[in-house]
Amino acid sequence: MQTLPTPPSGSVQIEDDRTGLSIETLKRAFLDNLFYIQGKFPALASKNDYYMALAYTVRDRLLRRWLNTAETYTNTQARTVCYLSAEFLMGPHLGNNLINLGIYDQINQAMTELGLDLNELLQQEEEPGLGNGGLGRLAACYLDSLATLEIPALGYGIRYEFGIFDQEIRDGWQVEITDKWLRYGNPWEIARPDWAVEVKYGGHTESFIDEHGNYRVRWVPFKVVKGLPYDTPILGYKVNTANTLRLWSAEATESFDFGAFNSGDYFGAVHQKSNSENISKVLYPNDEQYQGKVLRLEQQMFFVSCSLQDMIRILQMQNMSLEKFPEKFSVQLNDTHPAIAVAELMRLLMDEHGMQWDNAWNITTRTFGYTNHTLLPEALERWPLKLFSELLPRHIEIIYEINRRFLDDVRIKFPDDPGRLSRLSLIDESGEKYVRMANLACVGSSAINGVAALHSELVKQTVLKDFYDMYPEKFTNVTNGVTPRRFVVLSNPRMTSLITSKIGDNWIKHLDELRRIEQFADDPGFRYEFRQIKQAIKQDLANHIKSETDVEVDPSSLFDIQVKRIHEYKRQHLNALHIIHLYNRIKANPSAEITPRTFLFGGKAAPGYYMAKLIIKFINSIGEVVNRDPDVAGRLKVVFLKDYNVKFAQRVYPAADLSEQISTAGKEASGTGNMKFSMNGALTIGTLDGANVEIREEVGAENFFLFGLTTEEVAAKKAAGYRPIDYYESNNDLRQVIDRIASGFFSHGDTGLFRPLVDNLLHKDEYLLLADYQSYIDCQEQVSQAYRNWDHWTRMSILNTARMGKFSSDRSIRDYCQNIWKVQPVPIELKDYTQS
Ligand code: AZC
Repeated sequence: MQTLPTPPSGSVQIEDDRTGLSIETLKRAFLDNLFYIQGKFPALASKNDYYMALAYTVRDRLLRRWLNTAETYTNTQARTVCYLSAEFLMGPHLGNNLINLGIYDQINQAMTELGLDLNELLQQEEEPGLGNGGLGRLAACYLDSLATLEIPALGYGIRYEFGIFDQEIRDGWQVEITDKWLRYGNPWEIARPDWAVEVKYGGHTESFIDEHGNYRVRWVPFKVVKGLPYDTPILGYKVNTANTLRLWSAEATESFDFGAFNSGDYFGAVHQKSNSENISKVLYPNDEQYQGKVLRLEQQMFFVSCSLQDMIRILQMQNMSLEKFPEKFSVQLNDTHPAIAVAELMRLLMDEHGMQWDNAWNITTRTFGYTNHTLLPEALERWPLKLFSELLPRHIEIIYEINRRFLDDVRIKFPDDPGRLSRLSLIDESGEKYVRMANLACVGSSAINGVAALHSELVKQTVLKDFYDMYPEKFTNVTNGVTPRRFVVLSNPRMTSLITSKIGDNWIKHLDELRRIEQFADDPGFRYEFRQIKQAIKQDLANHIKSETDVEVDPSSLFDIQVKRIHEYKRQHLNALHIIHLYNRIKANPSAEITPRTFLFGGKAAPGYYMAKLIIKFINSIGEVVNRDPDVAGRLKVVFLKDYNVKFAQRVYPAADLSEQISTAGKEASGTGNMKFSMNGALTIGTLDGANVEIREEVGAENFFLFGLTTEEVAAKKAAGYRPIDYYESNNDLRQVIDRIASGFFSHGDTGLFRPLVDNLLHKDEYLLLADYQSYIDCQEQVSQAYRNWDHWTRMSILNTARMGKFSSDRSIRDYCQNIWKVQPVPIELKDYTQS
């Protein structure tokens, strides 16, 4: 490859097939990839071949930026953020790379000229669903913003062979199908076998005195697994920075030290070897539900150890001493899933690199930051001590020593307070013994943050209160954000062009600038266009729903959408109660004035979460009745869309009129779907929970539908002995709703099917649906009234979009950079690699 001198005007310019951006070159490069990489000519090619050829064409155009970035970071020894996360819910890469490279239109035209439809090719991509929900998607948004802000960063995680399951709905029930996302190959990743590392498990430890007279420990493992890194470039928006997402895949070690087994058990050893791959086989499909499975701990240890060893390799390659670790790297723990990193870095520094405890501890605590994502007690990870010690015999020793020293510090600050000591201890000794991962993360990190203002306060007052008393200076808040590149520019091109036609395109990188469209909120022309766009998108979604489910929905009805994981605390069933309330009103008086609504639901339930799966069945059952009842006359439609994922999310957010954010106050740490809806002009009906609080502050109380108890009121109600049955008995309307469910009306007369749901609501109702019921119904009535004045509704909708600047993940990442990571941008100069 040679860069040619600028030709005199009028002459033919020849572009490189791997970098050129003219339509002709793009077409040639595409056909070339189809031939040489896919091994197909057009007559034989499948849609997937075309997708792959296009993906390689785009990847080629990204590689120079990627290599320039790596080279610059190496040469400048740049301080780097390492984001450790067991989940990265990336979503499809192709569309996002087209946007960030700024070549969407060119590629679109090139494909059209070849007789292909870019949209169809985009739909072809199997998305890497390597995450469950909010936590994994947040990690993906943060990678986008880190690159866009030109921050040196690496995302480290696991290359699960099977990501989150695909969801099918059969007879109204969820059915899980394995997600074979790698089936047709993954054009976005490059394997880096040179940088493979080994991870040890089990066995025992031995102590010895080294040649300098120091006490040392040697770990003799039972099994060793190889971690192979696969790199994916993460390009920023219209910058040259392309950072790396490095995901580890588990393999058997080639050479195996049978001597280490001391047993001569050849068969057992080979069996272990063939089992190694299991470690990165499948993502655990539980969202905010801890499950004490040994394979899960193996996964956590696996990617954490691989990643820390990789950081040490990078440091050494840059001729930096290990002492420089905390200056070179700032390592963020995305929840407690990677918290074992605290013990593993200690082990690597001491056992593998001969460092003494105090020095190693100083380095470790300066390195880590920990983000808490949930207050739900069932999500807090704690490993049975026995299981933990068997798998990680060296780490438990280190944890005991960390704990011994830590508890001594506690005794100094809080003398004679045994209760406090037992709550703060890294080991739960109240019954069966457990290792508490959040405690390990808190002791081993220099910063601890929640993910929204309210959540960060609650973290200090509840789950981590004792740590807050101990180390108040470590605690801070970083409110979540989402990337406007994927969730506005890519998923809502029509609104993007309308906004850009008025205020230019600076807002895409500086989302605060969206405020400049406020001035058009009172401009009838702009309002009209804004509304027309929403209508057109709703029509598209209606077509999609028709083709997927055969249900006809009216695109002029109010699109009322709740998409997120199915969980009792998120209260999809409260939404369902409202539907039944409206249905009852129609049944009582078929000519009642009802604002036509389409209720859309989407989301997966953890396969072992019985109540969540019953809620899916419940919604589908309501739909079956309501959608075909002639009295309803099409005014209400209820649709559960199967297999909610990132690809589908991109289609849904822009089509919403109303966003349901109705969790019990104090339960949703932040929410991020709430931000994506509002950015796309949906109004929110929500509680004072998570980031809803801040969204309402930004968009204005008059542009937000608030209902429900506050966190304090929830706590007070529970403390006073909450009796849901009292609400049932004193509220006629509520009673009719519940009775209709209990009567078997939605279950072909079967009074048993939804009994668990009804009983739970009447006698337990942990999430206070009945206490919030009336307030929700009243608020929904205000929504219905407001939607009748569509001009005013559109004004509110515009103001929502205009005022969402705060919720760009760029702002979140800036907060992290300034307050926690202390890292600066390193701009990348695009040079011609072939010249050096
Ligand atoms: C989620 C929170 O439930 C959600 O409110 C938040 O927006 C998101 O993290 C990102 O911070 N938590 C999880 O997905 N999982 C766990 C274990 O907390």
